[in-house]
Amino acid sequence: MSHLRSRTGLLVALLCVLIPVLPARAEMDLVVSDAWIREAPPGTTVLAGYLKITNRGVAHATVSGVSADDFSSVEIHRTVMENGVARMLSARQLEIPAGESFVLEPGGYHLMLFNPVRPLVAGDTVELLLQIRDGACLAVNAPVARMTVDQHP
Ligand SMILES: [Cu+2]
Repeated sequence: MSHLRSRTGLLVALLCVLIPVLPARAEMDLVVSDAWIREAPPGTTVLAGYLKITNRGVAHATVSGVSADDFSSVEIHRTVMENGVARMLSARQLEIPAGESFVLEPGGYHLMLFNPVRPLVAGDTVELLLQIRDGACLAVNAPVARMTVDQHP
């Protein structure tokens, strides 16, 4: 299964490399801010990432996937409380209506980043590749940072 996932990631990355030939409308309309990866103890195989996506365009935007060269795979997750217990559900995509923002933050939607290929500590930077439904790709630099007390949900 993980083998399959990493092959999908490679495919997404290849598509992203080919796309810049086309006009990348979504890249101009979508603005990503506050991206960061939560620092975890050495050896941790799953890290969490957060960011804010703002759709400045007039058309609805869909982020259909995320990949990163520094990880074997990336999933979009959502944390929900069920009977007082936090559970994570996977989300296929992120919908961002025109003029609105979508926030991935601790306790809510987040990126789940699997199997880092190098040690990542606070101060490092990870490049995330957001795959947009219209075929464009958005590259985002996300610094690795420690979670501060006020970021705890
Ligand atoms: Cu998760």
